[in-house]
Parts: sequence; C-alpha cells; structure tokens
Amino acid sequence: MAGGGDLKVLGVWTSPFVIRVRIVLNLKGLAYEYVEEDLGNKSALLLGSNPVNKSVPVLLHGGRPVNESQVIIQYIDEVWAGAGPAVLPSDPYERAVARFWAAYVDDKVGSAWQGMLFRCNNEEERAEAVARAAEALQTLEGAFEECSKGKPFFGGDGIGFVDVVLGGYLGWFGAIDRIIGRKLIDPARTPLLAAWEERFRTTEVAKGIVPDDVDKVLAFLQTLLAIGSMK
Ligand SMILES: N[C@@H](CCC(=O)N[C@@H](CS)C(=O)NCC(=O)O)C(=O)O
Ligand SMILES: *[C@@H]1O[C@H](CO)[C@@H](O)[C@H](O)[C@H]1NC(C)=O
Ligand SMILES: *[C@@H]1O[C@H](CO)[C@@H](O)[C@H](O)[C@H]1NC(C)=O
Ligand SMILES: *[C@@H]1O[C@H](CO)[C@@H](O)[C@H](O)[C@H]1NC(C)=O
Repeated sequence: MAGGGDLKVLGVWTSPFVIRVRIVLNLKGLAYEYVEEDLGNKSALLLGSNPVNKSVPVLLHGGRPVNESQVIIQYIDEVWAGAGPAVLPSDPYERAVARFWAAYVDDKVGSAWQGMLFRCNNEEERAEAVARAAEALQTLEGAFEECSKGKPFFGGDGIGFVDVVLGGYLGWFGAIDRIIGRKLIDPARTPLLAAWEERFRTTEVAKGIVPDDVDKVLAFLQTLLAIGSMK
C-alpha cells in the first residue's frame, strides 16, 4: 500500500464522519495509522490539530491537519488522483450533483441521526426524528435512481462520494433498527436503498469499518450519552 508513514487519522470507531474517510483510504489503497480518540478526554494532538471544532476526523498528512470529513475525502481524491478509483465523478456537472446529495445527507440524515440517538428526551421525540429520517431516505431513494442510473451504487459501478457519506451512518442505523424494532431503511418504502445497504455493507472496503456489532454500538451510545457528546 502507498502512503504509509505520513498518513494518520484521528477518529472514533462509531463516527459516521470517520468511517467514510477510512473507507475512502481503503478504496484508494492508502496505508494509514489510525488513532482512536476518547471524546471525553481528547488528545493534545486532536486539540492542537483542530482547535476550532475539536472534532474527528482529522487527517494528518505529513503532520499537517486536514479537517471536516467531506473536505478530507475531496483532499484525498485530489492528492491521490492516480491511486484507485476516483471518488468524485470526473464530469463537473455530475460532481456538482454528488456534492449536492452529500450535503443533503449530512444536513437531513445527520440531524435526524442526532435527533434519534442523542437529542431525544423521550420516545415521542425519537419517533419524530425517525419520521424525519424516513422522509430524507425517501428523497434519497430518488437520488439513488438519479445518480446510479441503474447501477449498484450512487457512484455507478463502484462506491462514490454519496455512497461513503451515507454509508458512514449504517453502523448506527443497525443500532436504530434494534431500538425501533424495524428497519430504518424500510425495504417496502425504499427498496433501492435497502438493497444498496446490503451491497455497501459487504464491500471489501467497508468490512471491518462499518460497525456490525449492534450490542457494542449500543454500549458505546451509553458512554457518549454519559459524556454529553453529540448533543
Ligand atoms: N462536520 C464534521 C462532523 C464531525 C463530528 O461531528 N464529529 C464528532 C464525532 S461523531 C465529534 O468529534 N464531536 C466532538 C465532540 O463530541 O466533542 C465532519 O464532517 O467531520
Ligand atoms: C486523558 O488522557 C491522557 C492521555 O492522553 C491520560 O494520561 C489521562 O489519564 C486521561 N484522563 C482520563 C480522566 O481518562
Ligand atoms: C483545520 O482546523 C483548524 C482550526 O480548528 C484550522 O486552523 C486549519 O486551518 C484547518 N485546516 C484545514 C486544512 O482545514
Ligand atoms: C466545523 O467547522 C466547519 C468550518 O468552519 C463548520 O462548517 C462546521 O459546522 C463545524 N462543525 C462543528 C461541529 O462545529
């Protein structure tokens, strides 16, 4: 693998934002050092690298920090344009479309994700956030048709920008499925996304990165709630 030695990721194993960056590094075949952060006791390296947001992921490339997961992914795609498949489409118009949907995911799905797990004070508030997530996923069902053009991924034949951005949440979706007693990505309402979820989870690049141990994720949720993270 290329990149060894000068790439480091500061992360948390359940973070949708960290997971998407690690999948892209796998996709590109880049070796990197992974450092697990404790959000209740952040390292001096994290605080020094991203003093404004103090959030993970941070990518350190030759010691220089790059922040914000979507920015990190675009940085990797640009610096290692020759390594592995392109994550963003090469056509500027299609690239704009991919950026639009990636922003939509973090805006709508991201806020519903926080509402379902971290910001709900009771089951009624959770149900309200689940409904918001379902509505966003319904819209993304249409986006999948638009972007994939009948192929397996938003990115077409292979995993692309929207795939990794949405795919980063799948570990938490498994935990939410358990909490609400049904699939958040409902195979009846969003059949294309339900099939995509299975396909994405089982790719070589996502395996071992997208958490599949629901008990472990739910236990981690309790630690996050205890330290008041993600509020
Ligand atoms: N917009 C940021 C979001 C990153 C983010 O929210 N990370 C969380 C972990 S999932 C974090 O580090 N939170 C800091 C904290 O809870 O103190 C990105 O895309 O990188
Ligand atoms: C916080 O992390 C530092 C090392 O980064 C460690 O020495 C210290 O014991 C930790 N504190 C707590 C309360 O976990
Ligand atoms: C990373 O974030 C810090 C503030 O937290 C900022 O000073 C720095 O310029 C950022 N670097 C990049 C590449 O985004
Ligand atoms: C982190 O910084 C970026 C750039 O300033 C901003 O868009 C984003 O909302 C910030 N995230 C958090 C969690 O503060």
